[in-house]
Amino acid sequence: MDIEKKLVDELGKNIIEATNEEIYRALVSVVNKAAIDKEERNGKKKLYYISAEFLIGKLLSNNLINLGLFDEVHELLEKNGKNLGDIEELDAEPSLGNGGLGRLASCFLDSIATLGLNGDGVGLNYHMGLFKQTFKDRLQSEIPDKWIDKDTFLIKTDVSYPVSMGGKMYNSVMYDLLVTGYENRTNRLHLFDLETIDSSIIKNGIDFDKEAVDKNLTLFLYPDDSDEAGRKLRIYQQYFMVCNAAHLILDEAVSKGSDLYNLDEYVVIQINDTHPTMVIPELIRQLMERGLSIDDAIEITNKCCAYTNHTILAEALEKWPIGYLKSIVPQIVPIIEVLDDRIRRKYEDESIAIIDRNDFVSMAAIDINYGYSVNGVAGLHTEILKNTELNNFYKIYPEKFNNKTNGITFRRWLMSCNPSLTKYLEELIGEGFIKDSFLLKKLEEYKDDKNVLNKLSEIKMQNKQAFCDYIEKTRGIILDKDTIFDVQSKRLHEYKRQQLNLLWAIRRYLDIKAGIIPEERVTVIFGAKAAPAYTIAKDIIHAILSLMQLIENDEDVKKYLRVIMLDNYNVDVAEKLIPACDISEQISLASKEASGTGNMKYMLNGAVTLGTMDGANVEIFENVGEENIYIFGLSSDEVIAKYKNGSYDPKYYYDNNAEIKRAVDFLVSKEMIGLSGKDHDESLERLYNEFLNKDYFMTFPDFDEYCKVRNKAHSDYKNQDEWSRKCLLNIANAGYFSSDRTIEEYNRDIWKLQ
Ligand code: B1H
Repeated sequence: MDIEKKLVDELGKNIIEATNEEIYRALVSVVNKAAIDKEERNGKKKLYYISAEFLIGKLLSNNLINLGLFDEVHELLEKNGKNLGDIEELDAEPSLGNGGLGRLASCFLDSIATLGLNGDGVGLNYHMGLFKQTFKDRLQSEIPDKWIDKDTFLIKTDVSYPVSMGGKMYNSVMYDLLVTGYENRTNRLHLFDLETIDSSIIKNGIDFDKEAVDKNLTLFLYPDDSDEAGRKLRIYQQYFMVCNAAHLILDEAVSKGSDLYNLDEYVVIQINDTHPTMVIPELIRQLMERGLSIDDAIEITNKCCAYTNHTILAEALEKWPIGYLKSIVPQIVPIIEVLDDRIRRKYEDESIAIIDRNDFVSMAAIDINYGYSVNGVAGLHTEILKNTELNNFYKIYPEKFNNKTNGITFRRWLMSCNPSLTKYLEELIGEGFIKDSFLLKKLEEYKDDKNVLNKLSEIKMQNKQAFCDYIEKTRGIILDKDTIFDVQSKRLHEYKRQQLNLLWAIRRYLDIKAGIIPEERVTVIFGAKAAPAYTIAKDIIHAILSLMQLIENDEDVKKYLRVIMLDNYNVDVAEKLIPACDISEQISLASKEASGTGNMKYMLNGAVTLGTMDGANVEIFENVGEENIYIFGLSSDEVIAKYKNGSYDPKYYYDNNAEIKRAVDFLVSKEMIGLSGKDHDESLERLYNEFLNKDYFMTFPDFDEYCKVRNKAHSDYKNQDEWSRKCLLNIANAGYFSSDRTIEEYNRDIWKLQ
């Protein structure tokens, strides 16, 4: 049956007569049916990728592409006077994640299905995903994103489990999203929820009553954990997720014939960061409930669980007070005590113990002691884990440690977001690269072909124009495509150093004001959300917005420099911004960014990286070669040494580097402060003091070299052929960063699915 007939059947009328809303709903139904046809029930062993976050992004185009229906549907709609783009506007974006960690989980699901592997995701069905960001008076404010109230791809199942928490019993309900593989099988993402969630408890913005668990459990993605009620709610969420996961896993394994003693022949669980760690004691508990001894239950669980670490930032390595666990999940506390006791007896080493002297439970210690694999997410990150952060564990379990450098799905981050580049690549080197990403290398043949280089810059220009149109339409800001688009988009965090980028922009602004006119015209674009309780991150946004306002009102400067802070950066915006970027800012303090994945998306879309030797930037450098990337800054060894000997003093740089002093002082200049109409701006003053007294992520030591290298990149941009060759070589060498490669490695080394 052809797609037109299916759509018309679904609509009950002709496409021409249907509204966009009706067509959207009909498409969801047609897509889900086509996806279900590609489900496979075979495969003895199954992967369960458990994650508190899946930053899914819109699904319509992605599913149409993967099911091979995109072109047909696109044409069919055009023929009937409808536009797929308009219909896609109705597609709610499930933002069930914060940033890279959640987006990685979604890329992985795409690759797992595309490679035909038997693997499902398990998470939570947050009713409000990540907040929507708006700017008022140059400050971030947050509003709930009620994606779930719209029509979505969610399928309600009849799977339900009892979950005991805080002395009460809750009954879960499981929703599924179908995960379509590219020209391959369909898997599922299982999202657990409660029927009793009540959004009327949301007060102003994203505040809500944190005590009423039956009403709020899955109401929001990670509630603010700056207070006790927020932290407890997070434990409720985590336990709810893994208790359901364990039930599902055991039921499925038993139904396929497992006697539970051979569970590892049926099940592998990938624990995405420490958030799902309680699955270990919970699986042990449920195995015991099903009749196994504790010794057997521990041994089997150990053979099924593998852990991925995504950060070395201490604040993200979760430790829960045992008292919280006793009040919320008392059923797993005795098991955690046994797990701790066994490690203590066996190794007599406090540093790897699970329950510390202050009665905090280290989630990572559970994962590493009782999982069979521990991986970092980029080469440098894994080395740092082995040699410093997790060295005590590494000495005991060297065989568990392995690296899996992150990757991105080319279906979303090339085919879907950059169709004109995809089409051109297909013309040049064939379609093979979509499934075998290393074939992109064939593009290198054309590195001296002027026609190809011209065509690549032309495509970039078209994408820049499309982005300008989008920004004008949605934000009312008119941008100039004939400037260098120099972009930093990612969560706002001090270690990612948006503030370093800002200091460069202030320096450039002050130079222009002093009559030093730069040769290149630059548009600096930021996209970043700050965690609602992260004060300094919000101060940095405020400072960027303040500089933006100054420049937007200054015709003299605006000709040469624009600073644009986009509101509500999300997957949808990323898909439009990334193809339009010339220079990709990846400027974290070396050693701090575990991997980064935005860096890979920009590279694949032909942007040139300006970055530090951090995370996966190191591997980008190795793949493209030093001619095709701009590197600056302290090395991770130097940074680690500086922290160790406590020698860093920002005051010294401020006093001895006139450019630093000038840029930092400008934060509290009358121009900046004056924007608020008062003689005082608490936020700018706080940021100024943070720079002077702390600068924990060492922006000052990297400032001079950053400015030098950035300016060199801008001046190199003038030679369009040379520049375009760099872009070409970035695309050609991005093959390694496909999540298909990453997933093949996970499967080869950890999961071993057939
Ligand atoms: C990453 C997180 C993270 N690492 C705690 N850790 C969170 C930790 O809400 N929380 O509590 C949320 C997120 N996210 C990122 O993972 C790394 O910073 C990136 O470098 C990396 O690319 C990404 C995927 O591995």
